[in-house]
Amino acid sequence: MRYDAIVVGAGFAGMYMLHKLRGLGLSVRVFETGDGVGGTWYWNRYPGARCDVESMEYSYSFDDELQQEWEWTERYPSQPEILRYANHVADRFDLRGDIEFETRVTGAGYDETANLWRVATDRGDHEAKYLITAVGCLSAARIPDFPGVGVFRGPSYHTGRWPHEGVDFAGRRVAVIGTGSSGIQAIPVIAAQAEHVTVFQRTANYSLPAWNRPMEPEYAQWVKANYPEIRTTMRTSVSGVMSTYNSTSALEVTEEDRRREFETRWAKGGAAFLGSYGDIAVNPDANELTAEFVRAKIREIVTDPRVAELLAPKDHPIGTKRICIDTDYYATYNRPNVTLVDVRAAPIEEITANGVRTADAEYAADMIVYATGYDAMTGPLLGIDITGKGGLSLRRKWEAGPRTYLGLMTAGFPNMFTITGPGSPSVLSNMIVSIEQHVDWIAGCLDRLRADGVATIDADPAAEDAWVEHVNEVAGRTLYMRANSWYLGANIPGKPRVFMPYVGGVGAYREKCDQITADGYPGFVLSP
Ligand code: NA7
Repeated sequence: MRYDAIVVGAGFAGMYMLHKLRGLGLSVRVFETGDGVGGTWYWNRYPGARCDVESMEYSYSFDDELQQEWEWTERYPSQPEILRYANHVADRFDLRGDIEFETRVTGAGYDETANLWRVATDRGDHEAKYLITAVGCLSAARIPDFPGVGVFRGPSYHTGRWPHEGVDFAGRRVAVIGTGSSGIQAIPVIAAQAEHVTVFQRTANYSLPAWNRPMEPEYAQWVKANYPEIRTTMRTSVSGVMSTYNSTSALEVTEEDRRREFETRWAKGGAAFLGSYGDIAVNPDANELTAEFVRAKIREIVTDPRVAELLAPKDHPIGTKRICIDTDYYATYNRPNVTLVDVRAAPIEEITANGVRTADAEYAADMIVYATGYDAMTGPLLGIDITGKGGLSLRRKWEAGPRTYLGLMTAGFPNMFTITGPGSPSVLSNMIVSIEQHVDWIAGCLDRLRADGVATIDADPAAEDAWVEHVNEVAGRTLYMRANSWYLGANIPGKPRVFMPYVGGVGAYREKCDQITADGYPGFVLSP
């Protein structure tokens, strides 16, 4: 079938893109691998899965009735609640009719002569003038290639591919590999049910308390009454959230003031802690003071000093790997049924029929939970065999790391847009804010091209080079380069070490994008 636009993915990005394109009167088809909407929140059904952005902020802003009618029940929304919200949106805007579920896009090639994208799915081929990828940044789930993964006798699960019927841990010995956000959220919940949990930690992570609680109706009412201003604050902020940043330096204040600020933010909970001072992300000394406060908290919470030391991160600055937000994570290690294994000292060598064998011991388990993360940002895009002008493959073009102009387009792939792609703030921000900004920008662009009779839009290679350089340069001014994070692709053996998201902040980035629209798309090549 031929459409004006094909959208890949029916998560929050794909759903809103569909809604906007329909509004322009375009014919649109969305292809989605899962059998329902929700993307990340469709797949990540592991116990304890919860958003680390507050619910009143982690929601669409494009329709006032929607934001007024939906009632969040907790400060931080759980996965089931976010999935209900995604389904509510799909129903409310009648989106399902244009979404083809259980259909995986396997390839997409640009046909220069016809100026069309030919899109292959596992259920047939289609074509469209525009190809818009809404594939998510953390959707290519990854299990490290430990020898013996297939040999294990019991069931094993990746957090990002969790069975819909759930998993019963009662009476089981569970091995959990990985202590990123997913592991940190899942471990306390699994430990409360299982007979025993053995946690395999390679890198200790900084985690801040969520202090999650039922939504206070007065707070929800206040936010709803003030949504216009609040959404503006979020859109013009650094990370797309409401919380306040303190711009002073951590080094300019007294120790007592600093302690008070840290304690206040710790007691409030959530990622706003990292906004305690303006130089935490850039000054190693300011960062170390902040990190040491968190380490002291860990030592206070965890009763066994040896375990506390293992849990206290020392090999990377705080905030340079994605900060985790938890409920009872560190306290879980005080339970008698939880063991922490340091696989930095003695790496995992293989998975055996009975469990996990490290360099110095074998740990018996009835189940294995892989909380081992994703081939982030580029993985989902490169999982599709995409070819642009002259048969250039995206995999080839991005061999040394992703190259985009504004994270929106990549030169040589005309009429193809990526939502929250590498080179845009995406994973460093409240994803819904960044998604809405990208979708609005793309929809505005397509409308304008149509009005001006433009047949193709492509990124100008020189503008792309300059943008890639700018993205690197801004990241280079921060401490982000000092951690082996998935932002840098460091979790995937052989992946080029390139800082993928744009650290410039969502407000500044939005301004750039809007200016480019106002100036008639400099940096893009438009052909009639
Ligand atoms: P993450 O944050 O990538 O965490 C994956 C974890 O798995 C992390 O602790 C890794 O250790 C660990 N890991 C990966 N490979 C191995 C091997 N080979 N051996 C031992 N341990 C390993 O993924 P999440 O799913 O937790 O979170 C992803 C994002 O979702 C999160 O940042 C939020 O944005 C939401 P490492 O740190 O690499 O040493």
